[in-house]
Amino acid sequence: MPAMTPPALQETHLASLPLLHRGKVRDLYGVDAQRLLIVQTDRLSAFDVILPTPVPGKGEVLTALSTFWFHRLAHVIPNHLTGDDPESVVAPAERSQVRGRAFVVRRLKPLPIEAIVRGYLAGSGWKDYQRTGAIGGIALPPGLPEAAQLPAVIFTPSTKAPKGAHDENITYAQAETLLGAARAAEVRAASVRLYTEAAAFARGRGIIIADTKFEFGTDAAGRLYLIDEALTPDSSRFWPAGQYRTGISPPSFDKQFVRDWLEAQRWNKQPPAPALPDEVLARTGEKYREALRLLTQ
Ligand code: Q0Z
Repeated sequence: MPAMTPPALQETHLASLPLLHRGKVRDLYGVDAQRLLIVQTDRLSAFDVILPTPVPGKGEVLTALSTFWFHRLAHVIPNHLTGDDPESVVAPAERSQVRGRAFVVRRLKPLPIEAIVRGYLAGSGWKDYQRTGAIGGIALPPGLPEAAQLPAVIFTPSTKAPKGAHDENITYAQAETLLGAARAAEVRAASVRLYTEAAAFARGRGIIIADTKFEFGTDAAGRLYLIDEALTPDSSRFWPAGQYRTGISPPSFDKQFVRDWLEAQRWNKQPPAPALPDEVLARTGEKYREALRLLTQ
């Protein structure tokens, strides 16, 4: 008999480890003084609201994608993966909650900024550009349409806002004040290299990575690591290259069916969101698997 597909996971319940944080999509646990456990659940957020219905397979896909990128980009910068098997750090009865969907990571000191890199004009970058002609203090040529490819990749850091609030774009000078000039330069250089290499790879496989968010941490010796997740549809804007054009907001590779369905409902975009129909869930799960297949096969 072939292995069965595991059921969708909306929320972990690990009694064997202390829960440190539930994010929108991921649950964070303490393992010991040196290590953490990050579990990618099947939660999906749309319009900044966590939907009540999990997407079967999403957590496994996001885990596989981050793992793929961490290894592929390890020559640029070390990452927080320890290589320990997540199933080895939880009670036997709880192994199914982490199987194929978790990382054991080094407990590092997270830097107080989000390292955002943009190759295209989208999202808050497009909004800022329309308002000011610049993003995070970086002036751009006038007259660019929405979704335009930028003349050069730009680093537009933001501050981590308290829970519920939105991150705020900051200037590079503000990042220097928060991190120190040398660390800020190191983070910017690593971020631009990571994005540039990943975006070129993905473009050759039919996916435009319009922008992405990295997080970094330091160890006791002051060495810099890539932490958190890497270049997933949750931390990045993935567009299907075949449908790319400027002057519109291109469709999201993964969430377009969800957004289209939600937009057609009478929903005010305040929690709770309506439950998604099976058809929308199935097609969305298929999009996540398609992104993984395109990038890794
Ligand atoms: C990441 C987050 C969540 C996942 C803390 N290697 C690390 N060392 C220290 N801290 C972190 C990491 Cl990854 C860390 N986060 C964000 C929240 C699930 C990641 F709920 N917070």
